[in-house]
Amino acid sequence: MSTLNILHFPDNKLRQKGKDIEVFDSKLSKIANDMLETMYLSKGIGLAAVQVGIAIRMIVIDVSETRNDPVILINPVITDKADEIIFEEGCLSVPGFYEKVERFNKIKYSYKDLHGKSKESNADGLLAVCIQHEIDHLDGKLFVDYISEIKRDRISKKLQKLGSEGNIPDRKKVPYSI
Ligand code: QAP
Ligand code: CO
Repeated sequence: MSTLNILHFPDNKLRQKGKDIEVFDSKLSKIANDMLETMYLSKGIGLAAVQVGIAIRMIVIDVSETRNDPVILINPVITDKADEIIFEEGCLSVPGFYEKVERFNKIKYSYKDLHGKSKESNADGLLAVCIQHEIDHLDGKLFVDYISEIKRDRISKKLQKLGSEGNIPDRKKVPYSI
């Protein structure tokens, strides 16, 4: 396994749209495993391939307390949604910043697994919000796109400055949570 480099807002590569996956081979499994390793190391609950500069429609998620319930979703599609909620979100590509976003509390979704088998499932709460957030990444969309332009620009400028100084907030390196 190897860890991947996470892109940070406002990197233009985060605006790439992921391509539908048609080949289910060991190369794809390796990317999924590397994404999971990267997500766990970064203390994240979700990571999309677009965030590591790979423009394909794959996301990995683990919202369990024990951090041992990995979920891999390929070509995920939300087929039904209900009950709006406001959720305070963060993102591995926008480290250190959290904002309220309107989402759905209940979703039905379809996807393919690593064998290319079609599946369908329901989710609510944190998992439902996380799937919506990660599918947005596959469409080049970030949670900061839902907040005011003023706030978004402020976050963009702060992250650009921190990036240029090599000081991006990183929970891998600090014992406290950011
Ligand atoms: C998306 O986000 C999400 O700022 C996943 O310094 C977030 O894993 C879905 C993270 C909230 C639903 C609710 C953020 C790690 C991780 C940071 C993440 C940071 C280190 C964010
Ligand atoms: Co994100």
